[in-house]
Amino acid sequence: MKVSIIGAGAVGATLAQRVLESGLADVVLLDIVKNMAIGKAFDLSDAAPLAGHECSIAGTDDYKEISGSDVVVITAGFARKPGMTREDLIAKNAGIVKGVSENIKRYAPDSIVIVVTNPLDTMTYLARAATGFARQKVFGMAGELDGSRFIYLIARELKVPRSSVQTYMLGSHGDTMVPVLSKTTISGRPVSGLIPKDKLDSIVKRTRDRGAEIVSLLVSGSAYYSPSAAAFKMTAAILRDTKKTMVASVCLDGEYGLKDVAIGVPCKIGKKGIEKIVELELSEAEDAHFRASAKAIKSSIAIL
Ligand code: A3D
Repeated sequence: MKVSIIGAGAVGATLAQRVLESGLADVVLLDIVKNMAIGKAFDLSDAAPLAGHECSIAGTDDYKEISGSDVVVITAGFARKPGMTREDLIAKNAGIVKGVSENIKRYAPDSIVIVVTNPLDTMTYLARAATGFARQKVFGMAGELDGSRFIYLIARELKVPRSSVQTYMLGSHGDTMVPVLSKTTISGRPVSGLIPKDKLDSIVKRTRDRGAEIVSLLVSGSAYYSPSAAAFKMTAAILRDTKKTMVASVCLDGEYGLKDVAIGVPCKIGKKGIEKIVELELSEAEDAHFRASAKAIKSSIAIL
């Protein structure tokens, strides 16, 4: 198996480490800054005997090396600085993602593409258009990360195992993300009966703002351990053909009554990419929130 990661920065290099150390696949790490990608690949290779895997990694700036990839993950682009929204990145990152996508189309036409670059839903829409791939083969990572943040905070509040919390975080990877509280449960019990409303509202807010909270603490750069963990989970679902349901940003074509937008929805992910889009029954308020989120993403796409 072969995974190519475009962008050898914080998210890309940490994802490379996760892929290698799990023994999942060989990795090509490509960055516009060639020597940096080579240096990180050397460092990760030197760790292989210690980490106990036999996978290989190459650093490069040459797209020919991504040919034959099963999965390509796009992490190239600028991250937020304190005070910036993800939308502020459109102008800089659209050109990068378009160029990267055209190279994927040329050199890895049979790959499945996972987008990580922000603003996530808009960049996913752009990558699908620029590759011309089927929508099942190009999708974005965000909802799994936002869901993980939410689960962590709920489990901490209730002092329960994280594995007992189930949730879906739909919509955009931004201010209009949609926590599906009607389907958020702890060992099968609805969260609304376990956490008072004002506390739950503050956990939702903290989840929504968690990326900005981390950006302001890091001063330089944005979160990468949890984003790379979520991108790894999706990559593994493809390569191991798990068909697990996870939230991915995907271009809708009538599902949820929407078209022409990439937005976070639950999907079954397997070796063909998005193998099924799951249409959840949402409460009236959640449905209205989801539609508002789609509207916000569409306005962002219109800027492209
Ligand atoms: P960073 O550590 O700056 O790495 C980005 C890398 O991309 C750098 O090494 C650049 O040299 C490289 N790069 C820039 N332009 C190109 C190009 N044209 N071709 C190849 N490589 C290029 O950032 P990061 O790794 O922290 O974040 C990367 C992107 O992911 C940013 O847009 C973040 O906002 C985004 N991100 C998204 C999430 C989500 O949950 C969706 C989470 C974390 C980061």
